[in-house]
Amino acid sequence: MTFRQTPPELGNEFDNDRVLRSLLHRLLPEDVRRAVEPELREMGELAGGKLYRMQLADRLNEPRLTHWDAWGNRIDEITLTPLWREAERIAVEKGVVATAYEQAHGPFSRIHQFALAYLFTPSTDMYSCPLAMTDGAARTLLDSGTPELIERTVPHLVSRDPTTFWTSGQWMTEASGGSDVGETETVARPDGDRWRLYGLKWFTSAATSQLALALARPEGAPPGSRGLTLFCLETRDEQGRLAGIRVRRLKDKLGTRKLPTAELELDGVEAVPVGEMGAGVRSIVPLLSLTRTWNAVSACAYMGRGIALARDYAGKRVAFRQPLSEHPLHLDTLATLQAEFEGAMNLTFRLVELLGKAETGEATEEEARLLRLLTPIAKLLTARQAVTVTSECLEAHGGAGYIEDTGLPYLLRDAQVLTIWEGTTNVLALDVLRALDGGPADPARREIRRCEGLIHDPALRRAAKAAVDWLDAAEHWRDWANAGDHAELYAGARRYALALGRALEVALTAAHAQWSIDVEGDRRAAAAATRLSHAVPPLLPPALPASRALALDLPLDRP
Ligand code: MFK
Repeated sequence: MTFRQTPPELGNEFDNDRVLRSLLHRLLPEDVRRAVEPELREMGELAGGKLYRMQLADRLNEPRLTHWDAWGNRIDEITLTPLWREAERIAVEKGVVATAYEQAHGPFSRIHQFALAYLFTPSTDMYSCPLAMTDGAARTLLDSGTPELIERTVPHLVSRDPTTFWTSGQWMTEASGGSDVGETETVARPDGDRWRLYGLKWFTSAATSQLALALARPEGAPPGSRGLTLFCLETRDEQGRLAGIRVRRLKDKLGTRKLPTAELELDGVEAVPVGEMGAGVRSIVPLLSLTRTWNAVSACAYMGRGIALARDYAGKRVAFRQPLSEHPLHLDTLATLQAEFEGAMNLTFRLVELLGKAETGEATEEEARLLRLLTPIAKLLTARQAVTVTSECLEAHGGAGYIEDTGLPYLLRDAQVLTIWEGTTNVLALDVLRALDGGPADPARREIRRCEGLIHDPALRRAAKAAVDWLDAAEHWRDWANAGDHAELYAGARRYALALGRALEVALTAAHAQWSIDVEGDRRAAAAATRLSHAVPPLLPPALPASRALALDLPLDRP
């Protein structure tokens, strides 16, 4: 007998996504929802159909770097994969960046845009990376108050015409400092009324961009991050040749292999300062905040894709004489993944909702503070969830999940980058402390109280109570850690940030679930909230002994 398995399949990924549709139902006014649904359905069709088929067919293609042409000219040309070329066209024409700037639906435009991005992302081999940086660059340039620069660049970044569209890079990371950008060695030298940059950017994602925002130290500026300035540069001259830039090599990465990540030598590329001289880190914050939001949306998208495939497969794969979908243990596993996904979606779309309000001047001061706090929390928590959930989704396919030509392993490999780029978990945990400026997590407490106030179902009230208990435990720990010399506060920052994030996820999911029961007559979100409320976050008790000895495996003197 021939052994055969039936592969998992996708359908219209908008129609199939109950969680996204339910969130949009609650978050968007009826007329806006009716206006955007056809576009989302079209993107859902592409994501589950043409793009997904292309992605499977494109599996072995990777970007290529050619240093020299046949005639001895140094060209450093990067050839992209077929899917990436098609993804760019679709993203531009469907306005995956532009929607946020056209603001056809006012504060709801960000929800519209990120719903498109969420559907687009998992079938396009992380083409969301250049889109995220382009979006962040548009926001940063618009916020910079430099009219000439804005006029020259932003229309390209938010274009819906593939022939005029530009992507932007975000050139921060250097060999000397990835997280610690204060160690940046790239220098900016004045040349008449211009500046030229010299240095080596060690990780530049999507290195085919026409524009880049780069940090550099003007000659004579002080060391550390306070000596850095943000610069904007165009990568090519009028003839389309790289100007003052050499591509040293493409990185050989664990995942995101379709993404041409390069080491770039800057050798006199012309650049224009953006924002205040010496305030480079502050000037690039709008970009970081947006790419971190894209990161959370992408984390949700990867989780959603993994679960969609695992769920479909569970109905097809027979083991022990029954489909997997009849095995209680398998169902329990899938239910836990779904609960994680719903928590991540509720947290992320709350962030997106607040971002849309802030950008249109409709956020209150309290909402602006919550937005500042949710950005690092959502980035760090959803990225970690994405790694766990995609790993489980591979396992839910058994051995097939480990086989390259099923097209499944990329989910886990790509998800792993989400915890690293745009700030690692620990860097973002420290950013949570920065956002709270040494004070209590009041924006989180107010948000959890707001959610509690919306809930009357007894089971959901119990879930919300768990959120309050976790928040109290986190705050109790912070009070204790703050009373010391702050070493404990820094050591426990990751646990603290994760606890706040889990509390927010449970509270937001429970509040949405109440709405879903009342309006949609659907108790599935409630089941997710309840399950999530049993996933106690890793808030360990104060004064954990001997971290240093344990971490470095050093001998301990006393018991
Ligand atoms: C698909 C999804 C995404 C796809 C995009 C992928 C592309 C990948 C490309 C990359 O990976 S690019 C590299 C990403 N690198 C990082 O994210 C850097 C990570 N490191 C940090 O975030 C550090 O926390 C930081 C560099 C910001 C620390 O720098 P400093 O100079 O030691 O921080 P400092 O002195 O605390 O802050 C300087 C100023 O910025 C302060 O303001 P003031 O000057 O007014 O005092 C801070 O308050 C402010 N600041 C820093 N982080 C902030 C912030 N303000 C608001 N929000 C923040 N997050």
